[in-house]
Amino acid sequence: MTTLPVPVDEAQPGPRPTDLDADALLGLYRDMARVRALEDQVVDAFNAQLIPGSTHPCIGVEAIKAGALSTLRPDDLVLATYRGHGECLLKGISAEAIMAELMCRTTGVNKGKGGSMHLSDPSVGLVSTNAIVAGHIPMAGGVAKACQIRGTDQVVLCFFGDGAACEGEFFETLNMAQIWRVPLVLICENNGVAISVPTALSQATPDIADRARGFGMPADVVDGNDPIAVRAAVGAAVARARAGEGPSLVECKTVRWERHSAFSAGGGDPGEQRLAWQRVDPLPRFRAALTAWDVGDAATLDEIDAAARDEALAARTAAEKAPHPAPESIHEDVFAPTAP
Ligand SMILES: Cc1ncc(C[n+]2csc(CCOP(=O)(O)OP(=O)(O)O)c2C)c(N)n1
Repeated sequence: MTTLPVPVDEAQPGPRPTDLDADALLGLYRDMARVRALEDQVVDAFNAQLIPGSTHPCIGVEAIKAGALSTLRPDDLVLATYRGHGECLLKGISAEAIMAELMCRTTGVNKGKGGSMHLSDPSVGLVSTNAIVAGHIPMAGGVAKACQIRGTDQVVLCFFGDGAACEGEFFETLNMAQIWRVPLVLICENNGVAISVPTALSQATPDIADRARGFGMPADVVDGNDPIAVRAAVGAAVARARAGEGPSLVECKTVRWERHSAFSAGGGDPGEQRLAWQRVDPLPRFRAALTAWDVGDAATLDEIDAAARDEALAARTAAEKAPHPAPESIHEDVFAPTAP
């Protein structure tokens, strides 16, 4: 059996997908490049002490974000983890509003009061990112149930890690979602480690997909560093959900960025971990495929990279200039009723 994800220098582009024209294929690459450029700036801004607390880059998993979100309608809904800046960007939150939120500035998508792990913009269908491991999985089940009750025809995507798939609420959600046939697609980014614990020590079976199958739920395992494979599996799951056929799980095998977060070492040798994710880096791999398919030459792809870097730099520059929330604004946007 092939170990996934496939290394860049061993990956075969395969036949060009027939359901995507050149613009759509370049669009997928652009989405991945925009996420990478934003996260590169985030790490840099963190190192410059502009981002308080910590932040969890999704560098190296851009193919999952781009492939999965490319299957959605604008009114579909997404819930993600602290490693979810990519979902926020691709669902439609501007790079500037994300960066400003991470720097706790008033121009942030949540007015600088949420920070790196608590981004939300219902107007674009990004319900929330969440710092509590697996905490958002039952929430996503509830959101999908609400869509079903209201008959909105929306589909909900829920992203989470392999560590989250060891939490009880993951299993509870699988069960209830399958009983109620809610329009939910669970996307597990299996990067083989939860902070410092490898899945070999925390999981009785290698594939998280088997857990979903145990509840009678359709589940696929794909190379998470191949946006076309992710898109195909998530697209099929979204179509099933939209047709009223209930939830699915897509397990995307991938490799974590060199540290758990920008702040912590996250176990292991960062040098070795850097090599590990770079060996399977989805961006050069997809670049090679696009070139092999005659979809984009080096100049076109370089232009996309440069535009993505410009966007991220402009976002950072603007965010740095924005003010922090005033102390007296602390009681604004609090939804609990005030005492009489
Ligand atoms: C309920 C809960 N337990 C523990 C933590 C501390 N914690 C933060 S991230 C993390 C690892 C999660 O790993 P995984 O789900 O595989 O996602 P990854 O970070 O690898 O993307 C842990 C244990 C937390 N935030 N919430």
